[in-house]
Amino acid sequence: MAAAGGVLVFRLSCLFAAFAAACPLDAGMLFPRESSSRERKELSGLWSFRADMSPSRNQGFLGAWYKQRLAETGPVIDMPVPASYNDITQDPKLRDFIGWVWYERETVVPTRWIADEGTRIVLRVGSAHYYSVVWVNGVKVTEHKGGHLPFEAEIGDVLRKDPTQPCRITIAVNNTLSLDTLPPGSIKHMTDRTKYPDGYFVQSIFFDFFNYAGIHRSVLLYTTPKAYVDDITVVTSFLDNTGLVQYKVSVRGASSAALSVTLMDKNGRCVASSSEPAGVLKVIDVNLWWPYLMHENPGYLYSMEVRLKAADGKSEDVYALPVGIRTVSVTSTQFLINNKPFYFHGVNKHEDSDIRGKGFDWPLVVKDFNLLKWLGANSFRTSHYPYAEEILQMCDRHGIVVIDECPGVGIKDILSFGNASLTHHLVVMDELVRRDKNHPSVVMWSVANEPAAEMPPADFYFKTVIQHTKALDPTRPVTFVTDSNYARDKGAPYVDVICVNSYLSWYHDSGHVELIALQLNTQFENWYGKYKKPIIQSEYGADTVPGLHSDPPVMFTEEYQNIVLKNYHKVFDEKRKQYVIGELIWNFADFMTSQGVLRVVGNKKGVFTRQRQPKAAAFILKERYWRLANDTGRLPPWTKYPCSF
Ligand code: GCB
Repeated sequence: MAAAGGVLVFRLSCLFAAFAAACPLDAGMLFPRESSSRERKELSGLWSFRADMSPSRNQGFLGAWYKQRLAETGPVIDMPVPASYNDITQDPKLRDFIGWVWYERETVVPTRWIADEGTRIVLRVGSAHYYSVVWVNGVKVTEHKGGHLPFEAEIGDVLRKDPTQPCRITIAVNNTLSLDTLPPGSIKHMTDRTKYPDGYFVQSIFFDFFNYAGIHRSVLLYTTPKAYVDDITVVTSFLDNTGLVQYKVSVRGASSAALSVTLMDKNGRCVASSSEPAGVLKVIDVNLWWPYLMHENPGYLYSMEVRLKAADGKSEDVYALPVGIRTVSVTSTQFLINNKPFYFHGVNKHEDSDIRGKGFDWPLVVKDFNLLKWLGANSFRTSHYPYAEEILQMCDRHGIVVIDECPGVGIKDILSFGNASLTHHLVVMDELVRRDKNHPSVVMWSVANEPAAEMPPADFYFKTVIQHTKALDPTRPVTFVTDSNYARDKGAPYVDVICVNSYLSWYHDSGHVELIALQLNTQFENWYGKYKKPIIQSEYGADTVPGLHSDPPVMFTEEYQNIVLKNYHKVFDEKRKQYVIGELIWNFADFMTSQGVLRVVGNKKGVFTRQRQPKAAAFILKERYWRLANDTGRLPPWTKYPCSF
């Protein structure tokens, strides 16, 4: 990272080489898009399902359930995909199930896909939590460790072995977390036979959201020609009014191939082109990508169309990547987008809703974006794991800025700082950066949330993860999110932005809102005094049961949430003139957690309920965010506060 006069500038040129070279994964993970050379077949809908309730949870493997239709080895139920399985039935054993569950779906693949040996057929799983093994017609095609990120397998060879068979896809998914998974967890076997029956065990987790499991994002088949565009990396910048798009295209399946790269504006007009696999496209009179409420035309996207003609001239592959041209940089007091100060006024979210759990759901996604815009929020953090690619695409289009967090949440046990954990954490960062590197909305990587960073191995661990992430992508700042315990600052020397969570007047000095100003001021002065880096208040809030009222305010009422927010806001308004560069409320909406004495049917710190209805605090936040947008952004006249919503 180049430091010039205290300014960290994320330079384009030489850094790009590192970006492309550092990722050790052996293939790209482009979002599957339809084109004239690529078809998609969605496999969302009803799948057959069985949880392996055997004491060892291993019956499915012993009985090779993947070898025949699932219904032939035992009873099955309908299970929607995508969705968590936990809340779909009335069975408490399934809600709290730990172990292997089995999904199966039969589909018919178009004859032309099979007949044409020049067609690659790829099976892609958007995400499944946590460990997955996949078979097609009884043949194992892949396995993957980790939820929240996609994985795929080429299945053409298996299907072509016997084209008369339908395509039977079996996916076994295990949600067991151990001390070296991300997030970590552990299984506790209860041995006191006076209290627990034989074989009784529970999963302990160290994070505050329900460990929803199953196939959470869509499963689909897509095709490409044999010679295909495997990956594209873009890094953008601008000089005066000329946009610069540095790109690299990786090709597979052809030793020589002709490429054409065309950048098109919103109206489909070509603004730059090239026939090289790597280079810089220059865009005269560039339309920069701007965040929502920072510009009258936010989220401007070009389309980079890559055409690949195989040497035999027979097949062509076409892939179109949306490209937003913008820069990101950090000084000791500011976060700059396109060289202009950007103030994060946003939220933390969860992928969470009634019935679906963490299952992807378009109506929910669109509703949430409408609520974000209503609120005047310009940003969110993907607490505490990567969100669906479709959500990031919405952020690109609407100009919502994203802090992209990996599932490094709940790293609390000393054994979770060992080699196996670290190695896996690095692979997860590889997969995350590979998937999300081209999204203009993603402006920062977050490598962890509130680890027990006071433990001795934490310094080496986080230094390694942060430096690895910077090597993967030198164009974006990196953070790790700490709690208000100042002893846990091990990652801080290596990050670019300090993100601090604190729950003043909640988890300590409960009820004493009069202490917030003093304690928050101390928090900021301590962090800034020591590290001289810009700070985001990455979480703050109070649990609130909608409809509970009290004046003077007491905890859990809507009035209490309001007064906590107002006290924080007064300090933010002072410090944002200095080095505080953002505030993200905990949380956008109520969400489900494990049961416990601190949680009344989930975490209630949402400013919206789980059903997305506003609590009183949503109106406080809305008024504030629109006022902030007016102060810090460049709003067109028709959006001036008070807004017309
Ligand atoms: C935190 C965690 C978040 C919790 C929140 C809370 O610090 O980062 O995952 O949900 O506090 O409400 O306790």
